[in-house]
Amino acid sequence: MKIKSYYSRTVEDAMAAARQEMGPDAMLVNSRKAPPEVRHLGEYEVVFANVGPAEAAAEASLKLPGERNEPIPLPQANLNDRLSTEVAELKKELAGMRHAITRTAYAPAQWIGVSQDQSDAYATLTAAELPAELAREIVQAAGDRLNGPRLPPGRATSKTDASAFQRALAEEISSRFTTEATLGRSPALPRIVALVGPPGSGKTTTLVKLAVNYGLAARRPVLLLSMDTHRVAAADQLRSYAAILGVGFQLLETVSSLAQTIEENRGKELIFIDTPGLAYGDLQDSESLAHFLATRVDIDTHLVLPASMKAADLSRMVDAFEILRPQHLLFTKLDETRCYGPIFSEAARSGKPLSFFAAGQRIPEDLEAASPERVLEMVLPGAAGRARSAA
Ligand SMILES: Nc1nc2c(ncn2[C@@H]2O[C@H](COP(=O)(O)OP(=O)(O)OP(=O)(O)O)[C@@H](O)[C@H]2O)c(=O)[nH]1
Ligand SMILES: [Mg+2]
Repeated sequence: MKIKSYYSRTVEDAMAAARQEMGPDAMLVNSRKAPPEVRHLGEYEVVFANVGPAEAAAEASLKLPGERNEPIPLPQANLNDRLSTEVAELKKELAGMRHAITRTAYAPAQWIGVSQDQSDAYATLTAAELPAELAREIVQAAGDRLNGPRLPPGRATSKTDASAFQRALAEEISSRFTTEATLGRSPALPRIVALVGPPGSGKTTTLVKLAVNYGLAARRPVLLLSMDTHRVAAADQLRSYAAILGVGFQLLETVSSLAQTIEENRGKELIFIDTPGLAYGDLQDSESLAHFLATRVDIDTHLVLPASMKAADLSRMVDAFEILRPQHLLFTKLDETRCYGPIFSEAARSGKPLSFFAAGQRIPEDLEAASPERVLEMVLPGAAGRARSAA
């Protein structure tokens, strides 16, 4: 058996070299970061083994009669260790490549001179799926907050300490969105809240969560209304919840009956209106509801959107739903994604405050009020903690 160490920049390069020299059967036996004394030869030491045909035959001839010619199994623990080391190395390599790629993307001619902090921040923001252009704008503006106006291309920004840049970055991000975890457009009663959004975005579920958390839990008289006559049994879901919660419920077919029901229930404190899921193409056919919601200054309309939706589709939805003039953006299904950048970028782009977040199906637990700290943490993990410890 031939055993040989290869030193190279990546495990993959070592594998290519070993296969070329030892043949396609070269087997990776071990890999590790090269010890410092040989680091100049390559970042990794990767050990390969090769059992040539002659040795294989010799090994076979040493077998006792009756002994089966099977490979000796490696102890499972060793195999697992080796695999997890290799996976960890590969992960590290991938993370390095990702960082390198995002840095390269950040370095067209006019961006020469950005600091390391800025390029790291750009990588973090784009990893959270902020659009590249917005991420650039933010890190540049954060740099300007520290260093004054932008320097001409080619001149490096002055060196500042990393925590000052992180603070400037957090301030810049925070200046671009607002949160408003409120129900109703004025303190006057009743507070009337309508939830609108694309099909299946979580309107009905969230409406019940809100009714429980902000109505029943505070002993406020609540009324649930549904305009969802589009699908058979769609309103039954809300009717059942109303029955379980012991609150009033009505299904209404027209906006005039909706207006009349609101009038008749002025004594309630909270009135929630559920609406049918409107797909992109349905919005034009919902003229009467759109006109009603857009013109009623006493109705607080929250556009309910799944956080798991692709960023481009989210933007398209926010624009399309503008005919209903929603006052708030409410994001659901935060549990279905790890990339929260689009929540921030839609709030920044539309200028609409974020109201509530839902991160699960459980009623009423999986609901939280949107807060600046939470949104900041979504786009800049660790920022909220750093701000607390600096305070
Ligand atoms: N994972 C997850 N699922 C959710 C969340 N909110 C709602 N859902 C689920 O999404 C599905 C659709 O929820 P609904 O509340 O019926 O959505 P809707 O917007 O009223 O749907 P339509 O009335 O058909 O337009 C249900 O299975 C909910 O349990 C959430 O925050 N996370
Ligand atoms: Mg519904």
